[in-house]
Amino acid sequence: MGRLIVVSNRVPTPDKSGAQAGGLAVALQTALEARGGVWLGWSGNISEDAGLQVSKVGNIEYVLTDLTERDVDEYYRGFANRVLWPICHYRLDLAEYGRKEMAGYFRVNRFFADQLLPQIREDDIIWVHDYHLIPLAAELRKRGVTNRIGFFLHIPWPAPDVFYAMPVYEEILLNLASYDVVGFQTDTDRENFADSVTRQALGHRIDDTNFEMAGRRFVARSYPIGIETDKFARIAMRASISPIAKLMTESLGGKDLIIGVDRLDYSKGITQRIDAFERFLTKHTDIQRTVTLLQVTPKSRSDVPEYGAMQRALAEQAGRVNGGLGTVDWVPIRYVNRSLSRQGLAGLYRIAKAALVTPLRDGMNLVAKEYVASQNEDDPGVLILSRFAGAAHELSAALLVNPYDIEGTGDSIARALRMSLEERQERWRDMMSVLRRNDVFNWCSVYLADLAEGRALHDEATQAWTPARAS
Ligand code: GDG
Repeated sequence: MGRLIVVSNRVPTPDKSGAQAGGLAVALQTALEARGGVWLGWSGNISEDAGLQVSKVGNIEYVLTDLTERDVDEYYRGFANRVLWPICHYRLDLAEYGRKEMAGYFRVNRFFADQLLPQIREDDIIWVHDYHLIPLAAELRKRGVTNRIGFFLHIPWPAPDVFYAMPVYEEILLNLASYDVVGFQTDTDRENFADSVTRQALGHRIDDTNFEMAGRRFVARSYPIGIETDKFARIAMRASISPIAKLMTESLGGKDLIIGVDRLDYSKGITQRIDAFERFLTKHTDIQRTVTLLQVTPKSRSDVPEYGAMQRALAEQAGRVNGGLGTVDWVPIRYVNRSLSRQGLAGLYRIAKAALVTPLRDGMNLVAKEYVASQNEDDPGVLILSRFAGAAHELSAALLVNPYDIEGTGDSIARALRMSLEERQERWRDMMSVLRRNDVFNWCSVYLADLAEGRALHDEATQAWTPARAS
């Protein structure tokens, strides 16, 4: 068995502070440890020094590189986060396309390919993560790499007409043919991808999962990502008696807690959620004062302009609702703009009667899964989940809502708070069995089995090719 090489924009190196790594990092580290391997990516630092920072922990070599200010501006803030991210989340209005940023994106992918090349051994398999690195396999193929290379997209693949709005869509799409396995979160994403390929006759579909494009055959399948279900459940059980959970319970003074946890991002539908909560409060006045919403929203990508503006708008919105409806002894919304510990979060999930997970679009949404795993089976809370989150494909026993329907979401909050214990338990058991069946370790091993064994008829097709430059 060859080694595993993982490439992602950021690399979660083992934390000396002892803080818990997220489920994805743990699963990939477990797979890397088992095979031995390399994890390569950006250090998160900006400098003009292109030297690699290599460290070895157990069986895993972490290879990090700094990027220059120009690289970060064009590749990361520019093309990845102001073109690919908004387009994949259906926000054409926010996509800021520029040739300089597009060129920077491809240049940094060439740079990563150059850094990776000397690390690769003949029988290694390579797993590339997310939208920052779509062209990486094509760059490696140009450098003669014939190893199995897989790609996993953590965010949605949009409907073809939305995707085609991106001026370099053809090049992005053709680049994916250099992978052997292209993984998506849901079948909807995979079908959107398939339609994007076939509607412009850029390639063709051989069967459900096998495709041919740019002279190569490859597999495209959905692999819904999971969490560390059992471990999260254990953490939550212990955390329910932790200081933060106790403090929260005391400060609620007998009121019910509803929780929302999201990185600050326009795709997460936080504005619409606060509107829906306000509508619930003003419409369902009989239970209005029995509940408090805790919205935990750590800042992210603050250097991308849309995110800074959103931070101010949300604080104002929460303040307006609190000012309009709150009383001296009741604050409807508690808005926390910083990160909490994983344990603290798990404890809060467990004491919350409901979670509002209402993204406008989301590849999967792990908060939905973490909330379910954290519940007490004797008295589980209710998950209110957007139909547009990838998680809704598996968690159909949640209360599914359309986040654009403010009144409908508001009514679902009331329904959640009034739901009988039997119904809550039935829904929870249904969701929990899905989460136990497909945890993050299962996700990782199913993907790697496809990548390592090669379901596709790929062997005859590992020929080098150069994607056409978009005019
Ligand atoms: C991308 C896709 C896909 C949040 N606040 C705190 C905190 N978090 C943790 C949550 C959860 C994670 O961050 C967020 O995961 P999501 O899945 O919701 O969202 P993205 O960051 O957008 O991730 C997404 C994911 O990739 C995986 O494929 O599901 O669709 O967009 O784990 O718990 N953690 C701590 N404190 C916080 O305040 N400790």
